[in-house]
Amino acid sequence: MSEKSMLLKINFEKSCPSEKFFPPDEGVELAICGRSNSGKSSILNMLANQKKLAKTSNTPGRTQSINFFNVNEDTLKKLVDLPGYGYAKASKKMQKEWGQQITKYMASRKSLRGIILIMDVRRPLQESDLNFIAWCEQYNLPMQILLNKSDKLSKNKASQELMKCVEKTAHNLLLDSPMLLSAKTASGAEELSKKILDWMEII
Ligand SMILES: Nc1nc2c(ncn2[C@@H]2O[C@H](COP(=O)(O)OP(=O)(O)OP(=O)(O)O)[C@@H](O)[C@H]2O)c(=O)[nH]1
Ligand SMILES: [Mg+2]
Repeated sequence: MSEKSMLLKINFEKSCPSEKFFPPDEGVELAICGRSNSGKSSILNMLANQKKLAKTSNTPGRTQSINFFNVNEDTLKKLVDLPGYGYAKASKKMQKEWGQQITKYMASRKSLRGIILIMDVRRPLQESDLNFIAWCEQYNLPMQILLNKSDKLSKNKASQELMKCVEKTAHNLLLDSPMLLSAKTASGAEELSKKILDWMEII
């Protein structure tokens, strides 16, 4: 398969500024989480091989609503693009709103079965990531960590970062072994799409 072909058929379903707009809570959902600017929306676009499925930006804080996408035309299988956390310039009010919005989603959503946590391979496991991981533990959800933007480092350096991240997270039984990814080159994308489909089948 060529690296840039479509890996998953992904259709935009709904953009929700608050929980009253959420689609029915049924089926299986995986949420894409991570610091602002880590590449969450870009990864959705890459998986679908579409440029503008999810809005991306150089300016952190681009995604401000909770956005639902259907996978492979199955309305019971969803990927959810969440607004990023840890945006240094966000006002206290914005950070509080983020917390409330995400808490409402994570705490109430029965169909949420797993977290895909995106980090920039050049800055993995920042304090806000560690806080997020610790906070997620209460929901007992499995988590897949992806070190994105691997194209920004040499192969060697990226592998070193991966090994360090694997070692630092190995004690956490809810975390699957971290993987490298580049939303730009689609390197690692097949493994990710396989993981998403496996998760959607099994859980
Ligand atoms: N080089 C490179 N750039 C990337 C990659 N993934 C994302 N980017 C760039 O990083 C910036 C942020 O990407 P987004 O996908 O908007 O990030 P996000 O995590 O959705 O950000 P928020 O919506 O603000 O939380 C954009 O300029 C992307 O083009 C990657 O794998 N490699
Ligand atoms: Mg985004």
